[in-house]
Parts: sequence; structure tokens; C-alpha cells
Amino acid sequence: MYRPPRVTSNSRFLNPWVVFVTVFAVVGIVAMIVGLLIHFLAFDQKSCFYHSNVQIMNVEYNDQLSSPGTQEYRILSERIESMITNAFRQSNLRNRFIRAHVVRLRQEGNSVVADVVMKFRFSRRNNGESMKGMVQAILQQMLNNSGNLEINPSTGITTITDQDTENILTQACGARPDLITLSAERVIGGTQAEEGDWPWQVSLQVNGAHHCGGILISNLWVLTAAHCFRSYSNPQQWTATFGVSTRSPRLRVRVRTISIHNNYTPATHENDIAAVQLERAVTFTRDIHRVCLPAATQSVTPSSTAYVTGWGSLTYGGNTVTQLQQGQVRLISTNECNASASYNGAILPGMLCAGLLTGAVDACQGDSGGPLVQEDSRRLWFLVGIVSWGYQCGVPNMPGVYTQVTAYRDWIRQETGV
Ligand code: 4AZ
Repeated sequence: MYRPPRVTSNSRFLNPWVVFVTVFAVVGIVAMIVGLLIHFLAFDQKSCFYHSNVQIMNVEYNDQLSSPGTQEYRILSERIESMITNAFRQSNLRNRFIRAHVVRLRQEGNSVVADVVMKFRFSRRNNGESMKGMVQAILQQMLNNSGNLEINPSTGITTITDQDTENILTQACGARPDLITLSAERVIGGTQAEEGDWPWQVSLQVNGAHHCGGILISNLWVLTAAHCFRSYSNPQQWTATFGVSTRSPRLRVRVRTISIHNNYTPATHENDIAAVQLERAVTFTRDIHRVCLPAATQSVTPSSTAYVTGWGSLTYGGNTVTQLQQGQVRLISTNECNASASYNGAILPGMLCAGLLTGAVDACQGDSGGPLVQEDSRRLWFLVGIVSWGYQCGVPNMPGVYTQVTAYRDWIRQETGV
């Protein structure tokens, strides 16, 4: 009869407890080493910011370069940003470099100077000042090899703090939190907005109660819809608040003047735009600053993604809310929006449709006057629409209708100087 050989367990090395303790110890040590490695490679790092005035010798300054909404501004800024990005990606700082961003283009003599901020992550043991030499050397190398942009060879850099970077970016238009920190990733989550997510959003209030949305376009001017003033037209009744909560706003400012478009026509909703001047200029902060305005020639791309924000009701006929909400929608072509199953020709020039044809996400009562914004390729946010009207809210085939900002770009400049 066959018997399986007995497995002897009298060897002390195979004692299950010894095996258990040994394995446990080894796993523990490995985990500790991995943890330390991760700590030193990833967490023992800090962000360092630098600023540079990059003078482009062979580009002549012209008026188109004074506004970030023009094609010229966007193309030149992108070229400068990718030139710097490529220089660092090909250097030994490739794993340290995070991002370069052109904050402003300005005129110097006949040429253009780009205000550039750059972000790096260095080990805590290196301070920003000591790494400056390396960053400077790579930039210098780039200058000798900058393709068809001719850069002034005496371009220098200065070390700036996180706070300096934040201040620089909040003075420029259209920066959301990911750009203000020059972070590598972009995020928009949920439907409830966080403080600072939509820093240009204004609540326009009558005797302290939210009535309409508004959009901060400079430290003194807010855009909104003309129809907001149909029942209350006296500026003294109005205040503007800032911050995501209307219950405990970050800032409250009185309204000085209200300029309603001369050709606003309630029956057709044409020219539903107004400019509100604040009683005093607001100080831009991380959480309160202006959106960018598009150039009049900027085209709207059907089915591109946009965001609408406001304290409007969540259902038609419902109450307004106290926490700012955000919704992702798509632009819809006027042709499609004017189809007989939709608005049947009621979408006139100067109007813009946005929503989801299934309904689901839409602006609603109380969102009026608020922003519809889009992000450009450089992560700046532009105002494309002002919430104006629509058939109820979130009804399939009946998207939200907005005042098309590009059509009123000249009116805005004329009324506000912005
Ligand atoms: C309103 O009454 C309103 N669904 C605003 C926007 C829309 C509908 C109504 C768009 O203020």
C-alpha cells in the first residue's frame, strides 16, 4: 500500500511562527525603504518660482498684442511658452520643470517683452536661489537656439515667492486656481463650486437679496443682462457681492451706475446686456478677479465645452440657492437652435445657445446676467455668453440662450473702457 512520505516539521526553520515573523519583518523593511524613497523623491520637494522679462527682438509690437483675446496674442504667447518648455524638457532639469506661463505682452521700443513666470520643483535641500544659476544657464542656452524668435541675450531671471506668483496671476485676466498655482493638472469637479473657482462671478442683489448674476471684467465694471433691471432700475437699490456664498459673501460693494443697452428689446430679448459700475474699485485677490474678454473677431465653435455658473434655481419655479453652482454645457449652433423642434427662428444675431440637447444641465431663473465661459489653449478663461433667456430650464431641445459677448465687444469697450 502506498503511503505518502511524512512531511517532518521538526526543522526549527520551518516553524510556522518563525516563517510568519520573518516574512512580516522583511515586508516591513521593504515598505519602510519604499516609503523613504517616495518621501525623498516626491514629498521632500518644494515649488520654486522665477520671473523673467523675455524681450523678443524680431517681433514688432502692435495693438493686437495688448489683449489676451486676440489670435496674435495667443500664438505669440504659445510660441514663447513652448520654446521655454522644450528648452527645459531637453535639459537635466526636465523632471524639475513644471510650467511656464506668459502673463503679459508689452511694448518696449519697437519690440515685445513677455512677462514670464516659471515653476519648478526642487528638493528641500536646494533653495530657489541656489538653483537659479542652473535655470538661468538653460535659458541662456535656449537663447542661442531659439528658432525664429530672436531673444535679447541679456534676459535675466529673478526668484519670486508663491505669493508674488499669485499676485501676478490675479492681476491678469481669466486665471482659475490651477493656473494661479501654475499646477500641472486642471480640475473641475462636482456641481457645487469652491471658493475661488469662478473668481469673476458676481451676485447682483436688490435690497440684500440675490436677483441676478454678474461678471467682473475689471476692478470697477460688472457685465450682466439688461432684463435684470426691468423691475428695479435705481442703482441705489443694488449691491454686488463676491465669493461662492451669498449668505456670507467675501465682499459687498454698492452699485454706482447702471448702463442698459439702448436697443434692449424685452419682447425679443435682443441686446440683453448691461454694464454696472461699482461704487469703488475692488482689490483683486486669489478669489476675486476678472475674466478675459474675447476679441470681437473670435469665432464660437459649435459643440465646444463651456461652463455656466450661478445661484439660480435648480428647477424651474424653484428657489435660488446660496452656494454657487457650476454646470458643464456645450455650445449649440444657431442653425440647430433655430430648428422647428427647438426655438423655431427666435435665436437672433447677438444670441448664442448652449446646453445639452437632452436637457439635464442648463441655466435657470436667477442665473440671468451670469457668465458662460470657455478655457483657451493657454488655460485662460474667456467670457463667451451672458445668461439671458430660454424656455423653462433643462427641457430637451430647449437649451439656454445667452447674449453673445463677441457681438457686443465694441459696446462693452465704449461703455466701460475695458
Ligand atoms: C430666467 O427666467 C431664465 N434655461 C434664465 C435662463 C433660462 C431660463 C429662464 C435658460 O431668468
